[in-house]
Amino acid sequence: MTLRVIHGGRGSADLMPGLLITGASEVVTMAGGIRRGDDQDDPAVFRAADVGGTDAPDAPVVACWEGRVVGVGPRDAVVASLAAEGLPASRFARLDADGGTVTPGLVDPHTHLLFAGTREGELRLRQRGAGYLDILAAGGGILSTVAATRAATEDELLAHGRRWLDEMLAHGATTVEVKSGYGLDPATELRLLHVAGTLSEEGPLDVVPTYLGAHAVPPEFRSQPDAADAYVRSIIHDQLPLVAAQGIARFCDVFCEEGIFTVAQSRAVLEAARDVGIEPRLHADEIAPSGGAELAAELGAVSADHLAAPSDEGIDALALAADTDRPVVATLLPATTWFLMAHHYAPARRLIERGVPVALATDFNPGTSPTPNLALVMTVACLELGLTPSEALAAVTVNAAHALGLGEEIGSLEPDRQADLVIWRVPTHLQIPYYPGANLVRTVIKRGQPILERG
Ligand code: IZC
Ligand code: ZN
Repeated sequence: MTLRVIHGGRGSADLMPGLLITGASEVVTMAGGIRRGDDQDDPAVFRAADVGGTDAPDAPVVACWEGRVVGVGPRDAVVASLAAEGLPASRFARLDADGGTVTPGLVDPHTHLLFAGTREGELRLRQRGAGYLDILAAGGGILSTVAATRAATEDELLAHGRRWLDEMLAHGATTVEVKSGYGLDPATELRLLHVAGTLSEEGPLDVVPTYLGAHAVPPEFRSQPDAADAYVRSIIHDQLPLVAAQGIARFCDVFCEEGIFTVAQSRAVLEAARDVGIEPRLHADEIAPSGGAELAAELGAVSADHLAAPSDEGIDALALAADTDRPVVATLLPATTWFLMAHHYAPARRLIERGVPVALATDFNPGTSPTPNLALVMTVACLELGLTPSEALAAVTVNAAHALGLGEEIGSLEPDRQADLVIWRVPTHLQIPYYPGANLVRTVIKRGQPILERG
């Protein structure tokens, strides 16, 4: 089997402006907006079997033009509508999905993509009973990655970023959020955000950059009695203004957790970020109930992430926010709980029952979740969070797009959305999480052009 990643696939002049995908057993559109409650289980799918098979006149197709979706649905109706809009059939390349499943490109809304070094030793420590926070307090964990990352050059970080973005793409991701947070000093935090920006410009994936200066208290502050407060002041005065002035972060994140940053410290950082035009999202209640979910709701954050140990009040606060126009998306990271060998998985069913939109992400990082595979995360979500396969797919497409404030642009297949999609080598999306760890991706399309093909 060969796998070809096509870099620079942002449309050269000799490429056709149109693409028509036929031959799909299923086209999963996720059309209709953010998924909450019972809707999380509705993938808005067209099935060839319902209309006479993949060759029938009403078989589902997807049409793309100049990087955007222009038609989804029964073939003859879509082709007629293209003609009516003046889009000539001769300018559409044809792609046969060969009985596979077409879905929106996957969106990974929480990764720590950029780091140097590895931490496989922590797995052995955990097997012997060490906790995540014990390892950090002993100078390991995030701090060991910070030391390696500070020593890495921009070129080394770029090469690392390209390698792992390719892995994510190979598993069906077309947009990836990328956090800084392994610099914890102005120069390295800026370097990480610059690298994220360069990777996005290079393509083919889109990278959404998040500034996470408040990931841990760096070593040079740790000898002070008020170390965390002093570092928070430094973030607000020495880092945030530079990040804002350079316009290199879309979001600001904080690791709000007992023993890391308190609610008050997290609020101070996120309000200061909002004051300079950078929107909040946060690591909330990963290890213990820490007030993170409550803070996300109070601030109207676009997303509250982890939620493996939220308080009842935190869930109530998210449920209240879910009733508004701007719900806080609960971005759950079950591969992390799994890899930490912890047993307190996020209360996903409760969140869905309370109307909170649920997204899923890899949390790709060198310590607690070194997987680039969102389909595997879907499997863990089905097995450990009780999500249905359709709920899990909504969580890595439409809801993940909303967790990045991009729900009007990506995450679903409907007219005017960016034409990012995946063709899977299975006849129904219900099989995407059914083969744990298998790579079922056949073709990835970004902005209407194939960027990965498996032969
Ligand atoms: O490097 O341990 N939880 N941040 C918050 C992480 C995990 C990444 C790490
Ligand atoms: Zn994280």
